Amino acid sequence: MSLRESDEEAFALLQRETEYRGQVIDLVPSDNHPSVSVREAERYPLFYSENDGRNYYYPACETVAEVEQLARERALACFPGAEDVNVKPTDGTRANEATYRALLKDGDTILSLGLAEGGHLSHGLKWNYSGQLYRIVHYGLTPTGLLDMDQVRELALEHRPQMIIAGGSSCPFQFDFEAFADIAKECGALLHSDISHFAGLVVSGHHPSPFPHSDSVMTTLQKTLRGAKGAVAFCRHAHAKALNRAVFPGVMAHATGAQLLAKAICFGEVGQPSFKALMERVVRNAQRLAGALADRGYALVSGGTQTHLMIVDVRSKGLTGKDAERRLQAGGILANKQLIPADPEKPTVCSGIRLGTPCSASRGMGEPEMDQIAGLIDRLIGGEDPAGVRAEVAELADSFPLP
Ligand code: DSN
Repeated sequence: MSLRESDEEAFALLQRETEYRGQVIDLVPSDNHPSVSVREAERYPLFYSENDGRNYYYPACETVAEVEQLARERALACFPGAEDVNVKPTDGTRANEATYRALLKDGDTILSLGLAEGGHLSHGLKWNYSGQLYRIVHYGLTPTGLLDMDQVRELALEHRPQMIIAGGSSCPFQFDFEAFADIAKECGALLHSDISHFAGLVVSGHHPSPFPHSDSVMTTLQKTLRGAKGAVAFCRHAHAKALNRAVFPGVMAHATGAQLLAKAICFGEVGQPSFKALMERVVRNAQRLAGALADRGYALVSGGTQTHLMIVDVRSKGLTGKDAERRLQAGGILANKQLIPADPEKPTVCSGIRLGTPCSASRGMGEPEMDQIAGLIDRLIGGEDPAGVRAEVAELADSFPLP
């Protein structure tokens, strides 16, 4: 019996969301549209396993074990210089947690990028486990919105952290992992790199690689890598045993076979030449969109973008990030409110919005569409009646069907 026949209520919600996603233009940088093969993988009846890589705690795990090994081999092949990987984590926050537990003791010091400057909740927010178990020191940005490596070094030498985290969730700038590794070495810290957002750009050569400079690296799969929801945690051979134990049974019980299969398929696709072309489009589109917004008088944190995303300070348009997010959504464009450096607003209000190009590039949109989208954004933020703009957005979205 199909879902439509067996559960009308659930089917209606699924139908509504699928139709909605087809009619809007999603510029949330952490979103993406996975390929049909990745989505299909999650439907297969592969059961779950509890294992530490050697011991399996359920019967009939042979196929799931092969799937997991395939995902591991493909993940390592995508990132030259990577030594070992655990492909079980269900999400990035969990993968970071396992890495910290493997490499740190409670009370150790972590030096990471501040949240308003582009860091992530799991890099030390006081309401997250990371901010509660570890002593957190944050580095920030220069007045021009780029990473302040002098400050990273000064803070590292002053606080002598056990771990430095390079990476973040809202970074229009790039990370020089070699420079981070030099500082980590100088102060005796481990270097952990969180490349969740720009992992796809690392694979395609549009962003420096954290390998072999990092002691551990984490990425989620559902962002630029265009996989299904999930994460993987890389580490040096020397840390593999501790990391595997920290993942299972440390922070997770089972790993689902279907999710592992989706990860293997994702890394298989990422290894194809067509993925590089897709990342080229993501980056070129981001630069074009940033340029088109700057031409319309918008102030961009970091002055533009070197990645797949940009942060627009909307105060010059007399709006908060929350207002701008709402106006855009009313017109069918999705972008999330975002803190900007030294933001005077609360995280629920914000002074900026964050825009990225992975979803639109996966739908096949290119630079001409970015010019068009910049115009639509400007009209919505400028206060034009969203109904008219919404029709234009739907027409554009309709020309680029969801994969
Ligand atoms: N939710 C992700 C993002 O939007 O960047 C991070 O967890």
